[in-house]
Amino acid sequence: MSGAGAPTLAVDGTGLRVVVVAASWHERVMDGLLEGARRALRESGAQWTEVRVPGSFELPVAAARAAAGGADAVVALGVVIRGGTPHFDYVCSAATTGLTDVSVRTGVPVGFGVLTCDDEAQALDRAGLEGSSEDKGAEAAEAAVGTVVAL
Ligand code: DLZ
Repeated sequence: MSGAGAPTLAVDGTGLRVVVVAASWHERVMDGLLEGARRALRESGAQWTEVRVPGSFELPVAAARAAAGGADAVVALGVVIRGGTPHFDYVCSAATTGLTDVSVRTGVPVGFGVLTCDDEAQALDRAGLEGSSEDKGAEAAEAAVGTVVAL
């Protein structure tokens, strides 16, 4: 985890089945988020599968399917970049509210790895790529597994 006050999570995900649901917009940033999540899950010992959906708006329904299918945890990854219309706000709101709803309603932890950024530079800085200052894909995976273990 990174940022002021962030915890250090060492999580043992041995025996857990995790589903990574990932949007497809902003390919380079998504590649970084996915690699970070994969690394964190590998290090935790969890097993995982990956589902790609078109955009971040579609993440909640994919997360709901994963939860209904018996996943122990879901990691949701996406990148939404502000444009010139209110579309950004609607997609961010739908993804955030929808993923929260899935998690609370099903009791299956959902790691929130959806970047909501003003521009691509902000997203790249959080994508866990070479030169990035943060690795939000790994953080979302650690949070999802860590919550399963905590509960
Ligand atoms: C339409 C749209 C736009 C403008 N921007 C993004 C974005 O930055 N990131 C993202 O993940 N998805 C975006 N989308 C697509 C929507 O999430 C959704 O896939 C479409 O509205 C179709 O339902």
